[in-house]
Amino acid sequence: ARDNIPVPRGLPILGNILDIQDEVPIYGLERLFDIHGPIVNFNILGRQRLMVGNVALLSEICDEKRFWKTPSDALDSLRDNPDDAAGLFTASSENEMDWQLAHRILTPAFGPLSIQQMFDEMYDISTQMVLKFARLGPSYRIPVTSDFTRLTLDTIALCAMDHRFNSFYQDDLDPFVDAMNNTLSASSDRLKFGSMVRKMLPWDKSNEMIKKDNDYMRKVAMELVQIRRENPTEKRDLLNAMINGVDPKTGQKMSDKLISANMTTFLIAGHETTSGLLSFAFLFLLKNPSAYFKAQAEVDRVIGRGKMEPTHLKDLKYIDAILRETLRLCPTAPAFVRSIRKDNPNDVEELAGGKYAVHRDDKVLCVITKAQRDPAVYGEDANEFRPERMLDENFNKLPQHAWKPFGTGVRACIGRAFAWQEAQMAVAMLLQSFNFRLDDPAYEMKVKQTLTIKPEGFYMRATLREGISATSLQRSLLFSEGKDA
Ligand code: FDE
Repeated sequence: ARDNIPVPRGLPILGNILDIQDEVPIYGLERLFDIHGPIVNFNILGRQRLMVGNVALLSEICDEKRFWKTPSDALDSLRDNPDDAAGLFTASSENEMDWQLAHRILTPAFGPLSIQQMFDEMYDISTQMVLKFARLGPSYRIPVTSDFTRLTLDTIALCAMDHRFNSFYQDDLDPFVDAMNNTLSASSDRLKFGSMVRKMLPWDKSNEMIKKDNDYMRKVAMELVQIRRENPTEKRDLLNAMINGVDPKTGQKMSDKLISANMTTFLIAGHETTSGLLSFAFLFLLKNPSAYFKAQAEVDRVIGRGKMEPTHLKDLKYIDAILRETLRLCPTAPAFVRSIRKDNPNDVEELAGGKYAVHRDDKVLCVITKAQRDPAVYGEDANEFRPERMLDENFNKLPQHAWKPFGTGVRACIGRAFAWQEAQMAVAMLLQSFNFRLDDPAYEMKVKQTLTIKPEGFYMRATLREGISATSLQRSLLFSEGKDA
């Protein structure tokens, strides 16, 4: 094999496509690591891909001086027309003007100060969820990922663009979510054998459908911009940053095309991943009673029975550890792709002290579902859910690139602080008011992968905790003691 990198045997032309025909393609990749070691060269329809799956190699690939982010094939296909403006997420490189302009204008809108100011809006949406569970009671079979998707979609839309999808008042998810899910699964299906064959058929409509869905998402985005232009506010949110923001470096503003590309970027990136995070977190809690108990005890100690306040967030240390450990085992964005930087003069970069080599046009898939279970860093119990290893004192001692669920470098997740606050609040508010149990005690984690991963078929039940009724809960959530009473 070239440069000592194992090449798993595949079919002529099709390459290793059968290796990733699992319902969860990432499992197929993980199996290749188990067979061939921490770096593998695989081939899909003639396209060579490298992939790395341990912390030592991942750390080298994360070196910003040598490598940078390059979009995956799946991300590429989200950009149906290469002439379209690029959203932050799908922009091909940090050199691209679209990326630089939007990055400079939008970063402050997701800074710590702006996130703090979103507390009340996040609280508004979380309260809708809590009251829904309280009023429907224990006979409601909570469809975990759908209800968390309601939460996260409504939260990003309200906080970032002052729009209410009102998903908790509807049985069906918003048509925007359907359109988005269609494009997301179409882009990950591209690697499935069946869909490749289907696409060759003359009557195949999948491209037309993707275009229709993209047009619909763009239309919704532009409507929100229009509404804001007609009703200006002083809010320091994403929408105002996009419409009025001026790039400090070039003095330019964002074009309508760029705005709409980024609105869909934020709605997509801002809710799928966080909804998956919350769903996996609850599944892990229900499977690990001692962690559940400690988390609930922390909520009782820090918040008690009253209204949650922004000052509580920094004291939810065990919940932080739970969220970190959840994203270690189930990083909802399971991989990212990097390649040699354009401004790197070397056409070949050696890894592991010369043992392996990456070439100029190689795309390297960083499979963090695998790297984050590296026994060399996490020990023999790396596959187990153990939040204690993620408490600050341990977390801060991890090697720099051992935990990468938010990506790395300048292209790392801009929404990290946003997603964190949202997830902390949801977990705390739910544990504060309810006892949860699995709907089916025999349920075992089943993963569904589109661009992100989520548990599939996961339902739970919520019973109000002792001394709380749906009516008293409404009072304690909506009125703080002494102030509004
Ligand atoms: C981004 C991101 C990333 C990177 C990717 C690559 O590299 O390719 C990752 C990994 C992520 N992200 C992850 C995540 C997780 C979670 C939970 C989240 N994420 C969340 C969120 C929210 C929001 C709003 C967001 N997110 C957003 C975003 C954006 C815009 C981006 C792009 C950036 C640039 O590129 O600049 C991202 N995110 Fe995230």
